[in-house]
Amino acid sequence: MKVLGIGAICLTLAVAAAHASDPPYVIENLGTLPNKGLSGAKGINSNGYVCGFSANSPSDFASFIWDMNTLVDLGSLGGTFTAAQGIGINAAGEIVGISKNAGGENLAFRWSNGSMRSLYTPTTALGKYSKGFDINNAGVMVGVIQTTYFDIHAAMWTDPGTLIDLDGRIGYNSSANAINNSGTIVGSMKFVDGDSTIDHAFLYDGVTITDLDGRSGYGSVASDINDSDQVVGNAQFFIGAGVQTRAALWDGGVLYDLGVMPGGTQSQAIAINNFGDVVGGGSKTGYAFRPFVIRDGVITDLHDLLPVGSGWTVLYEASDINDAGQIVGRGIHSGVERAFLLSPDCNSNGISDMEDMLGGTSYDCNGDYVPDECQPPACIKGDANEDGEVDALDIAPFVQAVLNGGYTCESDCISDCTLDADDAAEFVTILLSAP
Ligand SMILES: [Ca+2]
Ligand SMILES: [Ca+2]
Ligand SMILES: [Ca+2]
Ligand SMILES: [Ca+2]
Repeated sequence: MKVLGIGAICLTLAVAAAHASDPPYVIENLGTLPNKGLSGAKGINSNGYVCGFSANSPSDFASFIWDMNTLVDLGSLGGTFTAAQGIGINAAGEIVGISKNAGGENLAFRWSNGSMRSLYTPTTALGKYSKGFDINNAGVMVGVIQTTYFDIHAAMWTDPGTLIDLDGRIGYNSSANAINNSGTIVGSMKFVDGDSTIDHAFLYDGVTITDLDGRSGYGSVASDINDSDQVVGNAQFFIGAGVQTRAALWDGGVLYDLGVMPGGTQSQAIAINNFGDVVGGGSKTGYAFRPFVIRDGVITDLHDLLPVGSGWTVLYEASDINDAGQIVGRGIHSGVERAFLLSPDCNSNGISDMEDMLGGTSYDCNGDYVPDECQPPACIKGDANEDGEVDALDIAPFVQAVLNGGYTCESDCISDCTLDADDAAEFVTILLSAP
């Protein structure tokens, strides 16, 4: 067995260290749709909207969107079966997933502007299965379609009805699992490996399909890609005396082993946000599977982030993470299976920081989804000419900034991301108290 192009392997995330350490968290129980007994969350967008499913049994699923307030039933593609689940959601709140139609076939759907549409009408008697996994902010969708009795192929849709089979090879299976906002797609596909084939993570840039892995004898899968083209999934590595499947990151063409939890022997990465934070899960001492988050190269069991007395006894999975670091999945709350939303609460007020920022009680002037009050001061308030001190020289540039209507951190003396009369009064106060 030869091994090609493993590249450098390390245990740290080679990504921007936007978050220095784990903040306190709050966790919300998203409840269930009416007349449903359980729920699970699958995706979350940058605005904190969540998609998922609510169910009684495997034949009685419904798909939901959570709008930060209530669960809304997305409906289904028709018929007596309602088995539907939302899997991917974009910034506009459009959702892709899978739903049964009147004939009982499982089909990919797009939910947009309050209505659900099928992405794929099977054209052959054999191909009766499709699934939507992700949708980007331009509305381009990815998933899988059944093309023959045996073949499930990676697929993309630029619009319902405009299907592109990304694979096209009879006798091979593949899956398109995620798409970023520049349209780059990742998933898994079979590639030639000596006299045989192997399942490897692939990347499609709109022109070419590339084998992200390139190693012989070791398989891999890509499950998500962020807007910096960082790709996560899992890959087989030779560890110690045997092969382990571990969470993996591809960054700049290099494959990184993201490691396992203490005592663990396997892991997988499910999603990555634009700050390089990763969610997934794996084994650890005493547990076959626990969901985790990886921030700044540190793997943390989500159970270790639960607030005291949260009522959540077990978390089964972490499905997605957004740029605000909010994590969704499912677990057991007060004895019943529920969708959860685990959110940073850096200012420890018991309310998710996303709600603080949307409600105007916290500000995020630097646009990194962390309330600015939790961060080191970004500037010297009142130092309008940015020379490091507040004095009379700042008066003219401050007045100019207010008149221009532009924003600078220094002139936003009462930090609310806008310059107005309040800032003028505060500027005077700061100026008069300056040494
Ligand atoms: Ca908060
Ligand atoms: Ca901020
Ligand atoms: Ca100054
Ligand atoms: Ca202000």
